[in-house]
Amino acid sequence: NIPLELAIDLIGAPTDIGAGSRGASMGPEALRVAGIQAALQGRGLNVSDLGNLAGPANPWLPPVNGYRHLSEVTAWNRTVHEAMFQSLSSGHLPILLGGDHCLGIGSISAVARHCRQSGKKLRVLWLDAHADFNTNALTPTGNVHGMPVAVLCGHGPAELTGIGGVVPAMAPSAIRQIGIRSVDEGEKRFVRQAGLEVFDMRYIDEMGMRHTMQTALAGMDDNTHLHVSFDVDFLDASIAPGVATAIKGGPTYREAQLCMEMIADTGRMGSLDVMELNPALDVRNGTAELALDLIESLFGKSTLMRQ
Ligand code: 4U7
Ligand code: MN
Ligand code: MN
Ligand code: MN
Repeated sequence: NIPLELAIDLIGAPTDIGAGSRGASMGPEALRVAGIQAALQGRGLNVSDLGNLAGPANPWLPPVNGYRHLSEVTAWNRTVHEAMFQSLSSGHLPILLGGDHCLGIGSISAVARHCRQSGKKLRVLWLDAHADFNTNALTPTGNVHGMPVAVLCGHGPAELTGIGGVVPAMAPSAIRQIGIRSVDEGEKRFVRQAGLEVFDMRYIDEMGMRHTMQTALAGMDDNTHLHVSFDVDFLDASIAPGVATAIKGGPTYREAQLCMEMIADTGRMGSLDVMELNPALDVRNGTAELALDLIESLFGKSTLMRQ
């Protein structure tokens, strides 16, 4: 379903500036070591590795006014925004190799800006154990990787909400969250108040991944740009140890494969984030290899029966 002449850009963002543990800064290299470029090229895709973006080091300081490292988080997100926007403007499909999930602010604000400019509708799939909908008043940690969805919906500091030029960068109605199973108390109320569409693990348990994805992907058309923000902690903790915030009770290997395959079947994915992979906590790069296996499915690798 994905045209073979499609150019894919790999963009590394080696930072853990918004996380509560160090190590996601090594995520891009772990995906390269797992062989992401060769694997996608093997699927007939034209893949350029643009290398790593640069930004400030992690000073590892306590929160100020409810945010840790706000100025460094802002610098990284501005850089990510420009790189993603440039790739999209060239007609390419950017894959952001994170890095912690605070970088979803820069990434998705760029996708939203591209959609405004090209007259496309935006749909964001947020695959995550967490809702990432905290504010500085609600957060138990001050870590900005727990806030990107709120920031994109206009709730956060002006230096972050304004990165794409228009506030809010996106409407809550453009997003579908899948796999959610760890939401803080204040965050829960705010998610409900904002009206986010959340397919949590209870929903997936009761309705199955097939129905979940059919519903989450419904209503797109030829003019829809689908962005997938894949937080690797979406996966069950037992199969994906290489993340800082592993949560039990997540999608199994087969459920995750079906999720990715059904996204591929739409043929509409125009950009992707692969976030929160933490090689410092991984076992023999297995979580990076699992993430790559699932990324291949996002690009149409499937069983023999479907070719
Ligand atoms: B991730 C947390 F308190 N909610 O805000 C917070 F539990 O990008 C975790 O989804 C956030 O991995 C996890 O710090 C952010 C915490
Ligand atoms: Mn080109
Ligand atoms: Mn996340
Ligand atoms: Mn998460």
